[in-house]
Amino acid sequence: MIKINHPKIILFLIIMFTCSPSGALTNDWPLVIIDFLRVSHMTKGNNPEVIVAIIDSGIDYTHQEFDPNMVLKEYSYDFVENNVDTRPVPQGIDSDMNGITDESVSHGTFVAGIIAAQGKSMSRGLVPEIKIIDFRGLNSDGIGDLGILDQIWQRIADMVAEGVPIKLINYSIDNGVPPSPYLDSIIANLTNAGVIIVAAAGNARTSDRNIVHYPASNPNTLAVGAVDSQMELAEFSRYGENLTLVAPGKKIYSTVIDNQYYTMSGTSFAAPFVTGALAFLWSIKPTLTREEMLSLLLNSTTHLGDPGKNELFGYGLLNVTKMLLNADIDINSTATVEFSGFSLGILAFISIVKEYYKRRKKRT
Ligand SMILES: [Ca+2]
Ligand SMILES: [Ca+2]
Repeated sequence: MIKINHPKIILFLIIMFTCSPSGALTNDWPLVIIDFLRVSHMTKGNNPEVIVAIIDSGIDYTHQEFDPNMVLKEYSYDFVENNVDTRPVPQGIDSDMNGITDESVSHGTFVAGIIAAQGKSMSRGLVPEIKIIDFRGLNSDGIGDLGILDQIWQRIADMVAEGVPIKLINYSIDNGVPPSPYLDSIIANLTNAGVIIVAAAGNARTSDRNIVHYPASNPNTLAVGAVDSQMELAEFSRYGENLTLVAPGKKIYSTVIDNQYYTMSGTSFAAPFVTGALAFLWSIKPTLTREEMLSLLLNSTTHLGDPGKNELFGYGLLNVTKMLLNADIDINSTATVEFSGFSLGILAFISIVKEYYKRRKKRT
């Protein structure tokens, strides 16, 4: 068991209520308001050049909604239990002493469902065939250790430097500390390498603390706030000048452990809509650079609130159809995936990287 030194590091989670799977199929309002359903036929995200890293409480990748090969187990790691099986387990703990045990055991699974559910008993995830590297960094109560989180960031930076095509990182966590020069420098390196980091803006808004949390507040990360089905800012969602954009995050229906489904809320669940949408676009057009991707994302939103970028909604609400149209993609056809040529060598390359990590593990 890892000693918890930094009890402030916590997942952004609000449990609203649970409901039966049968309620799910009509509950696709998030995909409606981000204008995804018109283009969902184009790809399932099966492009080997686009890998998403998720830093969270672990993913129950045996859930029926997930492709059995979704999580790249050879790269994934459980930093809580120090083993390779990243699936979350209820630990029977209340680390934050809020009277609720294991409230975040399904947090990472829920995030993964929004990105990659097959659409069996819930709305489809944005990219059901995406490959995910799962980093379990927080325990079943949603609490983690800053040192461990830093190790995970460093592991990702190493993988990217070695050529593993991690294009996106989903980070729905509050580091609970002021900006850290150490993490800022890793984020800068990842940014230079073309990686997009999508971070939750944060919950627990109060009248005097309407600022987004770190590291969402870092200028090189996207800070995502949450709106409800009426496109109103959720009452818990943080905002402010560092907010980049908003996505659905209130009463979201997705996967939890043991083949179950819940409805939950939090900016944690707004971030993966943006991550999934970017993975969707990048799967169709992997030649787009990080800067081109961000320009397409932020110039294609559904504008909300005061004119221009504003503190409540940033650049506005994620809009997937507009993003594709602005990328000159014919949305009436099934996408012909454009490979950059790099992918031809990628499988050979991955085996080299695997070998590298095998040797590294032996050394440590
Ligand atoms: Ca484990
Ligand atoms: Ca608790």
